[in-house]
Amino acid sequence: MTGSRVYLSLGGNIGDPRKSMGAALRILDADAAISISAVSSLYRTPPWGKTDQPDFLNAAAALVTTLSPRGLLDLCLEAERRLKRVREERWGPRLIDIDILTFDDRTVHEAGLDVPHPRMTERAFVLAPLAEIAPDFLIGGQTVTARLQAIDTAGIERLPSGQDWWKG
Ligand code: A4P
Ligand code: MG
Repeated sequence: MTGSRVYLSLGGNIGDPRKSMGAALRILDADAAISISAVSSLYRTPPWGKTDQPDFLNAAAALVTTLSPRGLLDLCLEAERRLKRVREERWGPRLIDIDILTFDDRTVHEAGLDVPHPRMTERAFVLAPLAEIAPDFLIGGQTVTARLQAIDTAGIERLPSGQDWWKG
């Protein structure tokens, strides 16, 4: 498929996040306008932001899409809804969260859509999985690997899931 190259971040810390994230990726890949091209291993990560909650599982994915950024966001939100995500407190526990990290080299600032994701470079739970599938990808002139080396990765554990865990 030719289209825009997108990186996504996925995470969850209640229920069975591996199952929810896998289902979300399969929902997206089943759409005619989306082709998933790479998925990282699963990572166990300490909660960031609001720390008195369970550890998260996180992963990153690369996809190609003919959709617009807004069209892709709508599909991601629809997949979250189908997986019955409950939106409650900010940074609080969640069944499944899908963030669009980058969309080609575009910058988008619209209502409810900011790309690149404004907090991605501070977050090891985003950059560690992303570095596995896109180590040399440049974000603001620096590689993902270099950005990951500049932040605290304490407690982050790559699980021996391999990269096919989402295929169900
Ligand atoms: N939105 C805007 N830009 C985007 C984008 N690029 N991708 C809007 C996706 N959505 C985007 O999302 C609320 C709205 O953000 C969406 O409806 C969409 O219109 P949200 O996920 O409920 O936002 P939030 O949780 O209030 O804030 P934020 O900063 O997006 O939280 P995150 O990034 O989702 O973080 N710790 C670990 N270890 N692992 C985690 O995965 N996740 C969070 C939540 C906190 N701590 C964590 C983890
Ligand atoms: Mg989010």
